[in-house]
Amino acid sequence: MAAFVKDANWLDWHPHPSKPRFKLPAGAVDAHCHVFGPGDVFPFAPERKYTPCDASAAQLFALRDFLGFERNVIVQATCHGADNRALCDALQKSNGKARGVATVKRSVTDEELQALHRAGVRGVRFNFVKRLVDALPFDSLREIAERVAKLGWHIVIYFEAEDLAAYFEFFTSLPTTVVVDHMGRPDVSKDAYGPEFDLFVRLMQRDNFWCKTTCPERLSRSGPEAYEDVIPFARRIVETFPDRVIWGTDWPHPNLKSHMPDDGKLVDFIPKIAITETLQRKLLVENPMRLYWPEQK
Ligand code: 0GY
Repeated sequence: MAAFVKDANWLDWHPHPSKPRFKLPAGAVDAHCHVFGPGDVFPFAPERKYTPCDASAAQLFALRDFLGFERNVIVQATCHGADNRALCDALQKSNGKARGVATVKRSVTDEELQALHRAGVRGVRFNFVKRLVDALPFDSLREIAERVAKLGWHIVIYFEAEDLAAYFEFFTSLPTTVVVDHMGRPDVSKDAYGPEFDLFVRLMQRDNFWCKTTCPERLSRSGPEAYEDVIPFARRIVETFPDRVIWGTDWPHPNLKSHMPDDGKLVDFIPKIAITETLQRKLLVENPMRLYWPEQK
């Protein structure tokens, strides 16, 4: 009997992804993915809003090799709260091929932050998506931001487009590099050059802001594996800010209730949003290496 039973409508990750037709450039980084549990080894957080399926480090690294990536950036998911043990275990098992983004509370000690750094953590995640977390108050987040900035870390923020106006001032006051998950979750039924996405572009015009042009499967309204409606949004960001964009699979794809993407097909989507080899190399290799492995430059 498993320690945790996943939510009734939770879809498992794709068991047999296809081999991508798009050949990833050498040294490509999957810069947004997660590990879940396994729940009997690394229990899910009591305050979680969902219970996922297990998705182990070994399974993530098998996918990395199958798709043709060289490295991973593993992002702490809300189901593990501020308990980063599953993340650190995966980083340690990666033999230097993964770096991490953790979640911490205001009470985190300097020693704990140092231990996370030694494990390979280079950022913290602030999550504002209401269905996922009860976000910490701004003063706690600001204090955490100031402490991690001193370590040279960045902050990953996750929010929905409709909330950006309310958070804009706080986000632009953050004292370090800020990386936005999934392009700020635009409503892709709107115009990629309309006022809502323009506000996101204005955020990106601050030169400490970066963006993950990720999750067509989450944003698209056009149905499994087409995702055409996401292309103008992603292309606008990739072409306007080519040196501050990164990409990831989002495996094992938390909270997808209608369909589970084939990770190989997600890789095949990359040349639709980064249409030249130069843009692809920046998105997949140069930018994530600069952010997560700067010492290897
Ligand atoms: C993602 C997206 C989601 C979930 C989480 O930490 C999380 O629970 O990030 C989501 O449900 O949109 O980036 O994986």
